[in-house]
Amino acid sequence: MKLRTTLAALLATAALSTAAFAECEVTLKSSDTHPDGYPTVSAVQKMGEMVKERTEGRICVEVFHSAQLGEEKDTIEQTKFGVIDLNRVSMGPFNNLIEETKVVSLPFIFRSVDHMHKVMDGDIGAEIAAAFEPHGFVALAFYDGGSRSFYNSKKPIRSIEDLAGMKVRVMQSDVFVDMMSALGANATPMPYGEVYSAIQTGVIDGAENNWPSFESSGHFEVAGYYTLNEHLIVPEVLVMSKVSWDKLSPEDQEILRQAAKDSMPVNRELWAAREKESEEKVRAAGVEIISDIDKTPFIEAMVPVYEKHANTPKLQDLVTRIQAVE
Ligand code: GTR
Repeated sequence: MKLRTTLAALLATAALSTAAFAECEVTLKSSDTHPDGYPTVSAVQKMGEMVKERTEGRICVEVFHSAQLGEEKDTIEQTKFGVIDLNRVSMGPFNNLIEETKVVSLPFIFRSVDHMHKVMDGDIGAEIAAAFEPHGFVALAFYDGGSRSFYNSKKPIRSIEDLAGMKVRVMQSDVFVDMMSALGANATPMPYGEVYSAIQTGVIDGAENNWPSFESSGHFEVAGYYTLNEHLIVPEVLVMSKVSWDKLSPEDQEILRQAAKDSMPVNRELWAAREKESEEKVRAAGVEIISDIDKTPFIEAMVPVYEKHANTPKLQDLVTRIQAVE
């Protein structure tokens, strides 16, 4: 019965969605792992509205939220081949593909979200965006992903020693696997959508993420300890498939570029508000928050991760230049 109701609801949504895009000459499919209402989803929807308006209804963007098109790593492949046109993802799952993205995914590379904004809004951000092109992607916008911290179902983590031997899920990137090893934990790379049940069934002890993801994924329901050690500030990116991009006229490409750029302040504002709301919800649920953390040992433990992943003069230079941005 439940299945039939769900199917009926799905079919009704599909029919509505087809009707909504029937007038558009081109409908660009956009993927996001997050649910409707999440700041990245809303930002891309907003971008779509701007594109539709500026092309007088010729080009539309349909956002498939909640991982309807698949988990990030798989959707990235589909985007490369033009099966998916647009994709909003973390830099993390790009790390094994585009080496420049590793630098902006290194633990503690950014001193603060402000520092990250300054870097990504400037020449270095443009350089990172350009690095996507030879791999079949056009990076159109960088979005906020706050700072990521550890959570788990077992005990409060107050120091690196507490992480010893813990099984912690990370995004599918070697940078994060090595980060966990350097902290003495066992990294378990796994798609985002599998984390809830993996914690619930004890396959892993915990994971790491920002306030909005910790809350919207429901992970806080199964992981009662959240340590605000803020080891990662990983920018998020909206990419377009080069295959889909090349089908557009230069004028339409410019409209898309500008609309994506204009969606960035929208995202930042929504992000700031959502971080607060999510924090309130998680605190109200009774999650134990550990905030008196000395970050220095965590930072010091990352030396081998930098040595291994920023391992060419080009990447080392990028690290130095990012660190030099005031
Ligand atoms: C979120 C991020 C997603 C995804 C997820 C994860 O913070 O917005 O794009 O990377 O984390 O941990 O897989």
